[in-house]
Amino acid sequence: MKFSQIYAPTLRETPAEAEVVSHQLMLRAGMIRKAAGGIYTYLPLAWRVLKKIEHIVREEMDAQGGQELLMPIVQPAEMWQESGRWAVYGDEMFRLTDRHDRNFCLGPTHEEMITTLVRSDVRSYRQLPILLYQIQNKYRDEIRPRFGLMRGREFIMKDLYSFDKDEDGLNISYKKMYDAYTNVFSRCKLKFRPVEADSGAIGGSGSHEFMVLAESGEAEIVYCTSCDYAANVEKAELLPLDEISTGEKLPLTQVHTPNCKSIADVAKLLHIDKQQTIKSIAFETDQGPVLALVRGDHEVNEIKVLNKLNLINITMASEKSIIDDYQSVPGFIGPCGLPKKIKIIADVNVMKMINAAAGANIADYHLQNVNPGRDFAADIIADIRLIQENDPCPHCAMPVKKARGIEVGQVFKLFTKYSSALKATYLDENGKEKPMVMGCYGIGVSRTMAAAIEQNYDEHGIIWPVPIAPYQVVVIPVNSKDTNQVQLAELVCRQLNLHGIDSVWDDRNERAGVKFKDADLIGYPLKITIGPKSISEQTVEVKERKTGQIHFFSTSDYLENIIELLQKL
Ligand code: 9G3
Repeated sequence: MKFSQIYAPTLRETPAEAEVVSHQLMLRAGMIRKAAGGIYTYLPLAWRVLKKIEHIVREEMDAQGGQELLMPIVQPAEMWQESGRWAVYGDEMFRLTDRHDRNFCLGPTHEEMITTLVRSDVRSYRQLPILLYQIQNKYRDEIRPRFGLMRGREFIMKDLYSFDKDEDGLNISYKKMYDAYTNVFSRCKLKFRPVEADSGAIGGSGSHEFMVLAESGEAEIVYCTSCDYAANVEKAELLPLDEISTGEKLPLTQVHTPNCKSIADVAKLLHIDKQQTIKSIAFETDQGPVLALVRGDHEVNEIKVLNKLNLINITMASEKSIIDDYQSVPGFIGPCGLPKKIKIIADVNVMKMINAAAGANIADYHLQNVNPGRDFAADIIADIRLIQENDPCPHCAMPVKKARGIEVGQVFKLFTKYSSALKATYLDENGKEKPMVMGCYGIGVSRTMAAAIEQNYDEHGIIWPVPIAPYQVVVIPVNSKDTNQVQLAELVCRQLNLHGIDSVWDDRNERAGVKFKDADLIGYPLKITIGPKSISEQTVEVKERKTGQIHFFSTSDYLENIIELLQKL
């Protein structure tokens, strides 16, 4: 392939609107262009990468018995009403009406559609298990689409759904997909980690996320330094800590703490450690006001609060709510003497504190010698704190470390959430009607492309892993006026392609520097330079994009050497 024939309009400057590296580099490398906020055209180079990722995904899904189908993007409202989710996802759903005023949405996901399909065709346990998948555009009207392909409003997802007779079957399907995902991201040559995840609003218990490790990742994960435990921080459970205070419970006293609105201020004024204070965080939820308590040196994990209380939504309480609902004062909120309607959820470690300091619900005052149980009652006591670096691993108690990642895949056990709601049942061996036991499994295909860049780039551009590179090799004649060089470049490129190595040669009438710059920007794993010595000494220079390492191969055996190099890269 000639470079001049590829529609890859590279840019010299970094577009100002691009906040993250993958977005900047895909725009600069002529891979994507914006059509609307969070909606992009994939130009030929990006489309090649996507097709390579999809190919790997298809092979791994098929290897586990997955069957590919294609469902409509446009979905009728009825099936979403039946599952109860039409009302749950407000503005995030792209909604439309047809000429008869019938309601539809652009598919944000396909649990409803697939469950409706399978329920009408599957009757007997003999037809199970079934694993169906598709690779297709999905639509979510994010409030603030950003980070290029990392959080688009239209994106490519592979979604697979498993239907089993029972939980044992689900566990087998889940394991198949977990293994398939491990293979997919390994084959893409990405550094990744499967982590325990919160299964969230979707319900059910088991879930893992596949995280591509990258500094720029939105997700925070923890992993154990000793065992193989790894989890999203949202999910990470915690062992209760040792009691930190002992001694006699002293009488409650009120202290004047002017301008002390933070835990640090209060601890300093009272000459105590942060861990002797109680941090009170006020929330507004669909079940009314909820006050969450953690030790002063800890943070609240909102997801845990949401799950422990079975909430649908949770937000920080407004100042107005703190005054009106909590009858308190922003900055001085505490658990003692609150109105009855305030639900208190306390972290397990709070309940073990003795003579703690907490807000007094009066401007410029705190309470000292607060003793949980004696001075306030918690409605719920649970593990609600956020894991921190060096906290004990919930499996082996050794210290955990933190890392950042980009979620590129997630596997969920759905159990019967959708099959019950949508009545997808089968007849078991005894002729008894039972709901199918489901799982769902997603890979963000377009996000995987972006994540690969977030993990693999330098100041000159992208550094593609070989298996997903748009082309593995670029061949550059140094002097575009030298017909010998030009002809050799074309020949080398042709030979590589004949041997299954996707290659381009840069046929443009440009200075060598321009061609080298574009090559680095686009990120081909190997660059072959054809210069004067290639003609006089019959050697080609091969440079590895990742390490900068240079090899000289004879024109007689360069092919074998390049095949070998690409395999080890
Ligand atoms: C919606 C909207 C947004 C959504 C959903 C539904 C996320 C929704 C969760 C999933 C779970 C799995 C199949 C593949 C694996 C992941 N955002 N989720 O259900 F209506 Cl607007 O999509 N789906």
